Amino acid sequence: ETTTAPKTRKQQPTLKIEGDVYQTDEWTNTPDTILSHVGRRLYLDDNHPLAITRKLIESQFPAPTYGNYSEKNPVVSTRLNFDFLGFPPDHPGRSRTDTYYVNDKTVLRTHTSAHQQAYFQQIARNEKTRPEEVGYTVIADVYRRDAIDRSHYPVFHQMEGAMLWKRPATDPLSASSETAAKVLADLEKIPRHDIVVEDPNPTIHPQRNPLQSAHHSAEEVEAIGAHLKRSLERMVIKVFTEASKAAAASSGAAGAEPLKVRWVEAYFPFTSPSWELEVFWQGDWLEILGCGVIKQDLLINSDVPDHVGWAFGLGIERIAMLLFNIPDIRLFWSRDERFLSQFRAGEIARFEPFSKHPACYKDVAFWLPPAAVTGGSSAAGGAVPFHENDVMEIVRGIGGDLVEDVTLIDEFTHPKTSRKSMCYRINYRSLERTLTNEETNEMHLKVREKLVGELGVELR
Ligand code: FA5
Ligand code: MG
Repeated sequence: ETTTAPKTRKQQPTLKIEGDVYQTDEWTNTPDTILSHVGRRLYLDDNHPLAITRKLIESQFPAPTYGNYSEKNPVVSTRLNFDFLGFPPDHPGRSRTDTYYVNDKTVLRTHTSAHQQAYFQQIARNEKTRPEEVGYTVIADVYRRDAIDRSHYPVFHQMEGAMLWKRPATDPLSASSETAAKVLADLEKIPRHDIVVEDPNPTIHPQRNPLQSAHHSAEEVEAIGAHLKRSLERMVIKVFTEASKAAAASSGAAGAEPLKVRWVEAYFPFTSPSWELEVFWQGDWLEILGCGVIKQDLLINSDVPDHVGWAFGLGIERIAMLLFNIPDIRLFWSRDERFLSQFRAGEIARFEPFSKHPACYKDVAFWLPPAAVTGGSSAAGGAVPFHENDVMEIVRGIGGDLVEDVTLIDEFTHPKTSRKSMCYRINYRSLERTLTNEETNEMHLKVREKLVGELGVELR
């Protein structure tokens, strides 16, 4: 899919990221404001809530079975981020409205799954020297063009994990009972737990959650699924027990409500069957992670054709926000001592918000260019499709961390002209100080100008 930018922005000929220089091209859409987040490595900063959360999760995936790793450089190929994982060419995740491209062949990773091949290959390489290490966790910063609100930030952190089992070298499918027995023996080593797990669906469903029947037997997949589920349930129990303890300690309340989790069928191009794990937390089901049985083609293409296994990917901020009661995702990037001084390695304590500064709402209403349409694919006559993420990116570029959220508050199509009008409300609010009227007005004026200049809209 090719989308032509309405106006050619001044584009630097190269981008320098983590010491490497990349040629830019018509795919490049990564602004300096995003690049300025590369290299913070918050997950390595021992007293930072993201690092404390990382350690807590890693403790549930210990050596020697698992190696715990991190990946510092976010620049990956489109091959590893998408193609290798089986994303079809027209998958929306590949579009320039959703992903930060460095150039045509290179992106800022949108998920830690971009490193699957490298870690599978590592397991293959270490088979003689470190045969016990058949699993891993890897944490990294990931980048997505997305909405702006208190739980979305264009940079966040994921942890991926996987575990593999070796199958008999000859005819692994007909020897799959042997593999299943090995997996079940490992399952027995994971202590049982007594929390309530809702898991109403069959492990394998021919349409919704198919077996990779060319490669796996149902018996093997049942065993791998059971091992995956118990491993992740234990991790979640550990995390939420700590969160409940911290909540009870700060409120003086007695025991919190008992933990409930549920498994939901899911789809990922690189696993089958696939699931999401949800946790019931403060009145709502919250999605914690995605996971599944690794597509065998990936293992075949990563020097471990004779292994089977599972993988998962989870969002660290989502877990850290409820562990520490952190109300706004922007806080993780704060350098304010009033934030940073509240956390200490190994301790789960409730965050005490420092004073909440006033919000300043400003609306901007505009007509889309005459032939523009919402929703993606190119309209006739070379009109530029309108995508909300482009509005978000403009606001982010100007307001940065001074914008709390952006919401569409009105949308209508003129009955006579068929032109479409949108109205967005931008909530300017600093986490650290009270914004002056002048600076808010100045930012908002720039946003208005840039919407016109870059998206070709007509202000109302
Ligand atoms: C993935 O990124 C898959 N790579 C996960 C996976 C790995 C599946 C391995 C199977 C095997 P998804 O886009 O749903 O999936 O993101 C995974 C998790 O990241 C979510 O469950 C959520 O916890 C977190 N997450 C996703 N988007 C955001 C966001 N914008 N802000 C904060 N956390 C997010
Ligand atoms: Mg998801």
